[in-house]
Amino acid sequence: MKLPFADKRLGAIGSKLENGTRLSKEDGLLLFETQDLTGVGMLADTVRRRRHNDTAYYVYNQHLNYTNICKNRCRFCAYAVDREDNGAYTWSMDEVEQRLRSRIDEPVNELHIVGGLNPALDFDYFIQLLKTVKRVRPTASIKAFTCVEIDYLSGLSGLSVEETIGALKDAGLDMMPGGGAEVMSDRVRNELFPKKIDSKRWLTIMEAVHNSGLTSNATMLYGHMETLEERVDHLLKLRELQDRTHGFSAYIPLAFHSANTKLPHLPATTAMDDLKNIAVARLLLDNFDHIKAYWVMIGEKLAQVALSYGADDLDGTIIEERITHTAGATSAKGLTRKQMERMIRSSGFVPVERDSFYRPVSPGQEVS
Ligand code: V47
Ligand code: SF4
Repeated sequence: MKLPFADKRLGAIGSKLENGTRLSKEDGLLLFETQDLTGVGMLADTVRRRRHNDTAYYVYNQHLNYTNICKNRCRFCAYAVDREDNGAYTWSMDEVEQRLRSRIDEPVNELHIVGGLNPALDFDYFIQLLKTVKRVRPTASIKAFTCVEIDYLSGLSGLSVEETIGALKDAGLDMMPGGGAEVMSDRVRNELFPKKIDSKRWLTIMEAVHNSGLTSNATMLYGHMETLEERVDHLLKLRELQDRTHGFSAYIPLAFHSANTKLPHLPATTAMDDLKNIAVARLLLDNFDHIKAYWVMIGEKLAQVALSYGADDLDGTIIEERITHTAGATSAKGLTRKQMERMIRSSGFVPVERDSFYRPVSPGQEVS
């Protein structure tokens, strides 16, 4: 039975995908604009299965947010505070070690480390942070610092971006997360994050990261004031850089949460939009291997559905997520391996626990 698309225009996009023709900006706009979510999802699922069949990845990870003091104070961020505010914190190395040791019996494979731009910290703090983590957890990978932090650290150290990345690598940095790009639009930046590095700088730093031999992820923060055209432009800029460096590992659309931000009036993203962002990314980012459904932001249940709309990865067990929960996320603070595997299996996929580089971890091992 060959079912027609509810939106006939998707047929032409299906033909392009069949012929291996790259999708255009206009195709991207159509995919975001159409109400035929099922059609877009079918296309994305076909492409996803070609690459990953019925495999769905997750990682046993732990988040470490070393300080919430940040001089940028982006309007969409509920996590950052000023130094004198209630709840401001910066972890000492003892506190970092204590957090790691509190989970030392768990098979944590990846440490995801990001924080605010805190003027009280010097460059050596970051070197010691990486060294402390490597000493306490020598077998785990360190995925740390966004391009925003790298730019800041380069200023702090007086080193070039390349030298800064080199020093961080020597201290234990293994790969970089994808945050800080937000939406690559000067219009949105002026309104929501004027103090943060601009898209050109983000892309330049990412290129230097990839040229240093490190891989990274990429994200887009959606669901605030961005237009559909700005979303598509953002994805195409990532695709263009990936053509040159092949250094991106996964793309993660991040659903905006407005509680405790300067934009509390904005409504939550809809399920339709969350799934669209996954599916369109799978179709436009033809040179990205992995599309992540970040369950912390879209919830455990929708993340399961997202596996059939183009996603092949659910991120991880997390343990103590702070950034989205401060902005009102109602998802769990962390999940066990057993919960992750159940989420994946009950969606009809085969769970594969991975490391930061998508290598399977101890296949066949007992899950607890
Ligand atoms: O850059 C900040 C976003 C990002 C809010 O690479 C918000 O594997 C929603 O980048 N509502 C940090 N989002 C998180 C991030 C990430 C997460 C998971 C995996 C990976 C990865 C990267 O969080 C920031 C910003 O875009 N953010 N505030 C908010 N109110
Ligand atoms: Fe600081 Fe990052 Fe929050 Fe912006 S999003 S205020 S740079 S912590």
